[in-house]
Amino acid sequence: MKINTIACSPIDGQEPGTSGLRKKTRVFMAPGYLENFIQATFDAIGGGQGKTIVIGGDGRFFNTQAIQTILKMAAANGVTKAIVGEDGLLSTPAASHLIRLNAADGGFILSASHNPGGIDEDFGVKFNGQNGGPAPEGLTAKIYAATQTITQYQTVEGNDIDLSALGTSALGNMSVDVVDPVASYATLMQELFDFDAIRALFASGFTMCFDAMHAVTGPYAKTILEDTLGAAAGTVVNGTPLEDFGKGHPDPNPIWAKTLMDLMMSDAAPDMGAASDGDGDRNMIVGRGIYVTPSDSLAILAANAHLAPAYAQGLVGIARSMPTSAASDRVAQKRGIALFETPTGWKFFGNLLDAGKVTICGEESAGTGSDHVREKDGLWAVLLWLNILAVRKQSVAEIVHDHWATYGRDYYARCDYEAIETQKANALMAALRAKLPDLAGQTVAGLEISGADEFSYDDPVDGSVSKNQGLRITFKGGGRAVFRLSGTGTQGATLRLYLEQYSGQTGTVTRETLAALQPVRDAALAVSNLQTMINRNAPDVIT
Ligand code: VG1
Ligand code: CO
Repeated sequence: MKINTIACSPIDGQEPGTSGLRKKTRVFMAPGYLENFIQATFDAIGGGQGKTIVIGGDGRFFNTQAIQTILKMAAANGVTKAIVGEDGLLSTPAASHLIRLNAADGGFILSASHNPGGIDEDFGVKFNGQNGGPAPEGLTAKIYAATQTITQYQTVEGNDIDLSALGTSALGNMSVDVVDPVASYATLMQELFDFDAIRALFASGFTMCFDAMHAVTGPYAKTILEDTLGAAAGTVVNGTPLEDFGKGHPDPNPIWAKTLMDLMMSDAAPDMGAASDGDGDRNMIVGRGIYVTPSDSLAILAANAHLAPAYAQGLVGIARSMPTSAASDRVAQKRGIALFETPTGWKFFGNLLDAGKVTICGEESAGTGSDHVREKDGLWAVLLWLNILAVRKQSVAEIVHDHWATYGRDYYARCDYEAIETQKANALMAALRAKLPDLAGQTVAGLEISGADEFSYDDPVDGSVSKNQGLRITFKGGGRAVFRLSGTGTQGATLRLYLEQYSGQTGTVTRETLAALQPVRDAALAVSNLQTMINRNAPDVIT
């Protein structure tokens, strides 16, 4: 088959962020844009020669077209085998699992995760390595460097692969396996959890609503929850992946999964509600009348994981991203296991997991996962919750309240100020950064600051250092505010203000979240002069 070498020149701004390269879909569709990034990735990993790669995406607009482009480039770059999800679908955790299962050299995951999809919305590409995890910073830096010096890319002429039919075909010297996106992932889940116990739970009348948000987890949730575990038909709603996610925002939080939240807060609420995001790596857990914050969910899962077969030996350690609340630290402390605090983004957990230093990881942004793959995993979290509920025979609310009674409660919220001018966002961060050294000991809006710094991470496994990972201010009395700029947006800047207040071991745990956080919020706004600096009175989203 003829390999074409096409001359090209560098395109600005192809710098991967927190989770791959994300841009407006039309940007990705511009001639050569995707091609440059894919070739740069092959160049950065030392070429495709002899390699096996996994390819799949969350089904958003441009997914299958992008896959056809990548397949042709992979064949031209000497890849010997490509494994692709049927219809181009693979959830992010399922892609991670397929890479590991097949001992592949890596994979391309096409997704902009929880960002809306469509020709005028967002698209994204991420490269995961041999361990199944997102490329670490060293590699994303190499990819970015390659995008800045690229002069040509390679592709083959050939027909598109039929992604709707399972089986093996050839593209030049490369074989293409179109595989069931769900099957091996479902098998993995069965190995981790006590499916008999969960089956018995559903058989006893336990009810659930799983909102797949018209995104990729629909087929996974239907197969596992309804077909395998016996949840009633209709348990999975919005279960067919759509290119535009039904024009929704596939972000599992109380704002974007409002229909589910309303149901769970109503008299008609089932025993448990759950939702997942565009690419299936995030999860939201809601009990009847109670929303479980992701930081609490991580802590509760860590405290109870031993009730599931795969974790019966206990955990070796827990890792959480820096802005995630300290709830899981308390579990680690009580269990006498290590707690690692990493920068935001799953790529930072990979080394810890590979080195066997941690079993469970999580982020405040609704991501939880374990050493079973190298990505966060939405359905995994839901199944671990179900396994725990099946064993403890208590409601979600009872388990959460019991947890707070044992450890105290970490009140938590994140305020997002979206699409602000990049310059203003940078100015706010610069001004606050400059103030940090003098803040300790000062009192702002009635709260005394106990410490302030900019988070920098020294990877304990490979010794790499990641600087500028967020500004954090701690207050006397157990409060904390973190300021950070998002690395996944596609428009202007998004400023995230993370607020946290510990109740104390014996403090009140039933306060309204925002009321409990008010003093920390007032202090955070005052010390940063936020509203004036970015000219906003209120955040766009509070989760
Ligand atoms: C956000 C979240 C972060 C998460 C990342 C990717 O990043 O805060 O915790 O790992 O999205 O998740 P940022 O830089 O915008 O804060 V996903 O489900 O979008 O791949
Ligand atoms: Co996601």
